[in-house]
Amino acid sequence: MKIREGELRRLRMPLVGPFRTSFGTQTERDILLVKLTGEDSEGWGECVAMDVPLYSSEFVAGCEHVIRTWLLPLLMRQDDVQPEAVSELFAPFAGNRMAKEAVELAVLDAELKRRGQSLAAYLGSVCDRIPCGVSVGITDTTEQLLAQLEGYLAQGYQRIKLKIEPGLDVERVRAVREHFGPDLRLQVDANAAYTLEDADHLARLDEFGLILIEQPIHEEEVWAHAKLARRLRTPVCLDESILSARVARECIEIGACSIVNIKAGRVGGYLEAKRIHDVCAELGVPVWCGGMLETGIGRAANLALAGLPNFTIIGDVSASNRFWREDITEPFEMVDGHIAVPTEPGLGVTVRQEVLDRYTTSVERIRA
Ligand code: NPG
Repeated sequence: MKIREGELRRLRMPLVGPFRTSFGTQTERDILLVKLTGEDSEGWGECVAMDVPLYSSEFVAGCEHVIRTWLLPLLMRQDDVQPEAVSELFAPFAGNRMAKEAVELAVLDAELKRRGQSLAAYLGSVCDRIPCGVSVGITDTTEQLLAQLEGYLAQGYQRIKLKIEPGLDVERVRAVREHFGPDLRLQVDANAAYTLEDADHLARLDEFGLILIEQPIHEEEVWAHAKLARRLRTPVCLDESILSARVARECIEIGACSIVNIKAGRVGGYLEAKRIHDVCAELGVPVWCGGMLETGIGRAANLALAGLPNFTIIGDVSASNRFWREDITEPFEMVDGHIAVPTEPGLGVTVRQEVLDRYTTSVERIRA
């Protein structure tokens, strides 16, 4: 496929409610979309970077710059672009994985539409629907937290992830366990808010039968995670630390984690995400699909990925209305605690231009 035009579009979309993590509170989402147009096909990609570099070093304006200045011009110089070659083409540029992922996804969408194949089938999905989990932000009070969980469980969510931070951890988890009982599938996400010094404190979570604790320590401290994992009964899962299949293998081999969160944006694309899935399967480590407050574009891709066979832990795969009053594609709805995996070619979603335009803050077109 020859790419004729690239479009970079920024959106500002309000969240249905504030989302608080250990690095701040979000009330809206600044989103970057990439649209690629070839001779007979077009494709969409979504960049998951946040507006401020708190989760990782990437941020949305930086990704836009990288895509505009280096990735798209290089892509447009190719006579034939195939999704399988994109990561190699971009390899000379260090890091910038979220920027690369957005472009690769647009190539995948456009090319798979030409091939008449869904992303799910292409990646090797074995499911037609995905069980839903929801990530719940930190609340001001325990009562608010319990009320939110009541609401999500009533909707049908099958697994709860609680964001925790020092001071709002053990007692919150205890309250949730006491209120909802031992059968609730529950896990916690620390977003790197602790250090190895907190090992004894974090071991107090062991009594609550959590599925996992996610990224307790700074992303660069993988050996500290290995030491922590030896002191906890709760399985340690890594998110921010896992940047590639190579890193995933090393982290597992040194015992830094026994479960892996896969987010395509964090690792540079859906093909690298699949490679991580495969490495983990080979090493007997289960994976689950993370989320980054995606619109229907990224959500469609995550559903396709989450259908791979080693996604045996329920992920942050939630319905569109978890974050959006109105989605820019047809909304993903949860039925009996599951969302259907799109089956149409490519991402299998249609972008609603009128909704898109309403949330758009800038559009830039780059021609070959
Ligand atoms: O369901 O899309 C979702 C959100 C899942 O909690 C979620 N994402 O660290 O995994 C994370 C977290 C996140 C939130 C990351 C905000 C970055 C910013």
